[in-house]
Amino acid sequence: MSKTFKNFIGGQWVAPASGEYFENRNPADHADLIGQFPRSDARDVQQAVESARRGFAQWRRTPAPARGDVMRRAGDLLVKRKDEIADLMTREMGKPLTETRGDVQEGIDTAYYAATEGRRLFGHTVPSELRNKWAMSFRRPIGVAGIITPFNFPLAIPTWKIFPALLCGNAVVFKPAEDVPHTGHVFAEILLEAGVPPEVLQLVHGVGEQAGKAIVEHPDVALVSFTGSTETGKLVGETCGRMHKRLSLEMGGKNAMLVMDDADLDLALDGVLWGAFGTTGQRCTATSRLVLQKGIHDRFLSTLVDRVKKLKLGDGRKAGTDVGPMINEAAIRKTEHYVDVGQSEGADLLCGGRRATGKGLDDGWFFEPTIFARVRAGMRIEQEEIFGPVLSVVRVDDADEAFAVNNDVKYGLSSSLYTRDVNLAFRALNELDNGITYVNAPTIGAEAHLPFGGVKQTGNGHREGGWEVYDFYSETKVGYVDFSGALQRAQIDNY
Ligand code: UN1
Repeated sequence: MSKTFKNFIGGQWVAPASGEYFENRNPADHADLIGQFPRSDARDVQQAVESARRGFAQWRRTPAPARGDVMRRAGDLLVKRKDEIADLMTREMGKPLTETRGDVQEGIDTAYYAATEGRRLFGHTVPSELRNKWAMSFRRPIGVAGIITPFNFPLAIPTWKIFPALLCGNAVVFKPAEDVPHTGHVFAEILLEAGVPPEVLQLVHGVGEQAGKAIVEHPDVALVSFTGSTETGKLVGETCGRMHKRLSLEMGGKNAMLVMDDADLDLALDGVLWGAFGTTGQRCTATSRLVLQKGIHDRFLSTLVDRVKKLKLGDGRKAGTDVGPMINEAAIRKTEHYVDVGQSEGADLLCGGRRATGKGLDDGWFFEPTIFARVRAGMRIEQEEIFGPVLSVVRVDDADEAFAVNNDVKYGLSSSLYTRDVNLAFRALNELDNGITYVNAPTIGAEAHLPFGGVKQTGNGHREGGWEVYDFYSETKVGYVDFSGALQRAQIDNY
């Protein structure tokens, strides 16, 4: 008998109104059923939002340093349970334990950053243009925050959103991706144990079209933070625009690594293996394009193919696994589709391109690491996000052409340049149109205390992480105190 999980609404663990559940299975082994999770709908969301409004009324009055103490305790609990959470996370989403431990660590870093922010949360005090008058700005919480998160970083991404939302004094309705509800469940338990008051946090499981949609459309959800596909982000954006909601979107990427003739090639090789095939390519920051300068193109590519063929696919919970399964069948199908697209566009399939079979692989969603060469700028496999273990290699003459290839896509999350030329490195920081540019490191590697996000159709201008995320989860208010005892008219009496 598998375990049946519940929502956390109104301060209690409750069954969904529909009485319906969905299965959560291990993507490395279909026979391994992790549990049944609530298929929630608008009725559950209605209860959750009503409760969150009560929670908000109380939590907004809790001093920010005290809210920070709760985040610190959540960080401590994550430290204590790091290995256990990594294990259950790998079981439900597949990436190897080294990666899921990193995912938990990112949550820990985010918790401790939020904890200290409780004693900062700065506003400004500036001189007034009038005598005997003070002028200052400060932050206020906004209300009920709807938090909708993806499967690929099942803990880190929820922490990026929920810790700053709570620290700023908002209440949260959290819907984790339906592929990773177990991590969401454990994270909710940790928040409650850390001291988040029951009605301040609501956990609503379910699928995007039902529970997610109901959260976005609920008039009392004042702000929404969504990480996921650009297509869904567009729908979320339309609703939030129509309803005048504050919205943070984090969506697709088509991130490129540019390797110049003068680069340290061994370093670049390690970088691209990790960037392209870590998390089985299922990251918004995945390296999905490799742009090689002509002098090193052939040599680099042949060594790369040798190394990729040696990557060990398997269960992420087994020692020695380099690449885990994909998340589900739809992800495999989408990747297969893009392999067809690449071939019909005339690119050269150098390795992979199909489902992986063999011992330990037949019962999971495994796909062979795939490389396409002779990819030309503008091909669909060079322009569109695949979100799988597929790398498209483009050959260029020089840095100018490499920069142009990098920039000529609709996305703009991260980019990476391998070179020993310091001038080119700084030019890249200025000229590559991305939210993050790495020099001599792959397209992944964001740290919790710096802003994370992208330009163009990757996002809508907001950032997660770092200091900037606190702007999203709080509203700036300005206070003027005139202690002159007389009417002083700004712009009039002082000039
Ligand atoms: C994502 O790609 O979906 O290094 C998030 C990074 C990670 C987070 C990636 N810490 O970019």
